[in-house]
Amino acid sequence: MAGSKNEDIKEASNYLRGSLLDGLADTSTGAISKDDQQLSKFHGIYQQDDRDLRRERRKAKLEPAYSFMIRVRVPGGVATPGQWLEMDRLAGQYAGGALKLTTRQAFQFHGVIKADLKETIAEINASLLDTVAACGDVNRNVMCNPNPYQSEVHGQAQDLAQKISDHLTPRTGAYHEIWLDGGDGEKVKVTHDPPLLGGSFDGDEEPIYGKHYLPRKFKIVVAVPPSNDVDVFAHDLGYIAILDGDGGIAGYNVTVGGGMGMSHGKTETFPRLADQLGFCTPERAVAVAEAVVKVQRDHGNRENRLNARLKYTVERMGIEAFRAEVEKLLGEELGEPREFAFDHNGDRYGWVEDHRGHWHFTLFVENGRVYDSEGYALRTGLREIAEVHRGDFRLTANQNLIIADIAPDAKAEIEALLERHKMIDAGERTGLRLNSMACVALPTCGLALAESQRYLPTLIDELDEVIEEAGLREDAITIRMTGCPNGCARPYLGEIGFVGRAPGKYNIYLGAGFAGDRLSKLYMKSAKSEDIRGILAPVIRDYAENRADGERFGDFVIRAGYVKATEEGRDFHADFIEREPALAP
Ligand code: SRM
Ligand code: SF4
Repeated sequence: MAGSKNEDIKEASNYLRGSLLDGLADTSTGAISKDDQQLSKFHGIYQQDDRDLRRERRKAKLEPAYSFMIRVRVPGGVATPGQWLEMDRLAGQYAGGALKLTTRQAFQFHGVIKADLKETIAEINASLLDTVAACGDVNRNVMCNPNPYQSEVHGQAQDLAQKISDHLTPRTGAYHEIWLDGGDGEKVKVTHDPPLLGGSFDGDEEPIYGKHYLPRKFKIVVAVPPSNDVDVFAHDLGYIAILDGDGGIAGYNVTVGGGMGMSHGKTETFPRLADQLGFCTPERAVAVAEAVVKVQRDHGNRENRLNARLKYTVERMGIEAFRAEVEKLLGEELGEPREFAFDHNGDRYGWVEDHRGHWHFTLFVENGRVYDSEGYALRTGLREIAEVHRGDFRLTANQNLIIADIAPDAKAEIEALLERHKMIDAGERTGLRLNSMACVALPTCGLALAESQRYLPTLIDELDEVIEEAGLREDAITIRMTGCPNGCARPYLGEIGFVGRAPGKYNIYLGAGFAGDRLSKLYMKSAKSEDIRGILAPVIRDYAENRADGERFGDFVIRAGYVKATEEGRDFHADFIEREPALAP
């Protein structure tokens, strides 16, 4: 098949098997072959090396300190206390004592060595979670608004996320053969309810994907207004629940073509917010997902991976032609999108009671990092909670955690544990920090150009001084950082966004919508870390003094002329005004 190298690797892989089994058995290196590194992603596994140790290892003539990142799918971010305890145990045993909650409601382990890979994956599966399709050119973890207290319909939205996940999970036996010795473990669940549209494709092994799978990664989300905490417009495919006013969901507005990734200096790559495709009933929602995936399968760019995401397919085809293709596969027309309103894309912290009188506690987890540090035993505290908790845990798309569904008679016990481990202190943090998010970046991410999760907390310490002086302590302002332009913490949807260009240098973006409904715009190119406070201080002070009643920071910077509004993804790079940093104290 003509296409990028990855297309050849997929074709030759015999449905994702490649030479992974041989590679795992080879004890002469901590790595696997280059082609298998691409295939292992479909199994939820990334080969990495500790970048902090690269120079030292090179000098000592040792191979890089190879290890693997494992991503665990958690549809809708819902995990049982038993699963939490198992993830906690695996983090302690194989991943240096740290568990990562990702921006897409999944768990990640870092630093797992090759010799431990198989056992770790088998143990994850034994907890009835899995890693298949957590990465790779397939549909990944399906996200869902995780706030059960917000409305009675949450269960229905979660049910849809689970159904889509089951429907689109790859069916290849490779995962089972390689990681679960082909038979003893629980099989990964792939169900088709409703049945597949219009027969099979390319044989039956992968009736939805075929042997080339998708041109690129694919991400799906279900959102329940008024909360856009899942950033629906950043996804390839999104469902916005439209309530029927009677405790049910009338259907979903379907959105397509969102995505964040771009490359510095390549203006043909850009973040893009999804368009509304139409409206579907709950009964047709899974079929719509299959149809959209198949249109991308057949029309996505397989020559150039920088242009292969669905957002570029939609740009190229136009939304009307795209819709016509989807409707052809569905055998019916989609309805017109209905009214809805989002009011934020962050999390709401602390205790909330739901319509059944059950309690939910949203806990701030800085950059999703669950580990014990001096003075803050977060991992231990959460383990102790999981040991007594009878509800569930919900990972949020902002890297936080909801201890959910606590019966009234269990609240005091959970509250006491939260207090004992100093987890109830949201009031001590500014609105800026509570709305912050950073991607992993160094030392594990091979694509990082600059620090992110290891740096943002100290940068916020500096900015917090300005925030406190300006009287903005309680004001929610979204601030997001990534170590490169790929956009893993959705920085172009933060009211303040930092994107790494080189060690200690960041592009600063301003002007995104507080509800995740408008992209930001470049304000300052390659700002040095030590200058960032001085660059942003005047803007923050101006906001404190001159904002209109209720005006959000992202809206203010546009009205005040700091940046132009970005109306369309394709205009993301337009209207940048080059300026020298005018540093304020
Ligand atoms: Fe991401 C690649 C981490 C969410 C866009 N992302 C990576 C890799 C795997 C680096 C690599 O390819 O070698 C990073 C691993 C770092 C590490 O050491 O853990 C990585 N991405 C993450 C996570 C862990 C960030 C976090 O701190 O939470 C998130 C895991 C999500 C999950 O559970 O599945 C994560 N990545 C995202 C998001 C946010 C989202 O989906 O809402 C995006 C932007 C949305 C989008 O997809 O457009 C995102 N990641 C990318 C891209 C750019 C894709 C593109 O279209 O250009 C890459 C690079 C690539 O695919 O070539 C990437
Ligand atoms: Fe790595 Fe870049 Fe993603 Fe950050 S945004 S995790 S640096 S790929």
